[in-house]
Amino acid sequence: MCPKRAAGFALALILLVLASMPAINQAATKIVGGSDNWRFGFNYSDWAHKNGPFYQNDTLVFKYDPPNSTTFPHSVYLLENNTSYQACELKNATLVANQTQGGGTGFEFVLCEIKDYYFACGERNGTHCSTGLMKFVVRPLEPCLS
Ligand SMILES: [Cu+2]
Repeated sequence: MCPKRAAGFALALILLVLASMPAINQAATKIVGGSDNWRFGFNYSDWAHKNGPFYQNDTLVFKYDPPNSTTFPHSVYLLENNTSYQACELKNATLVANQTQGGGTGFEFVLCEIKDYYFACGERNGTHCSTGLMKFVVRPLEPCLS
C-alpha cells in the first residue's frame, strides 16, 4: 500500500474504531466454566444457561492445560448443527483450538455473528463431548446501544 493511501486508511481506521467504541465497551469476556476452566465432567450447558445472555462481540476464553502426564488433552470444535451437537458427531466439525492452544491465558474466541455456536471438546472421538459434558450452545444477542 502506498503512503498516501496508507495515511487515509489509518484515518479511516481510527474513525471506525471511535465510531464502534460503545459496542466495544459493552463486549464482555467470559472464561468458559469459570474457575473450573475447560475440563472433563463439568456441565457446560448448565454453565452457559447460568452465565448468559451472551452478546455479539463477547469473548469466550477456553482454558485447558496442554497435554501432560496428569491431565487429559482437550480441544475446542464447532459442531455443524443441532443434530451433530446432540450426537456429539465430529465428522463435519471445525477445529477452533487444538490441544495446546488453551494453555497460559487461554484461547480467545469472539462471538462475531448472531447465530448458534455449537461448541464441543473433540477428544476421544466425541467421548469428552458426550460422557464428559464438554459441550454447550451459545446464540449471541444483538448488543443494545444505550
Ligand atoms: Cu476434553
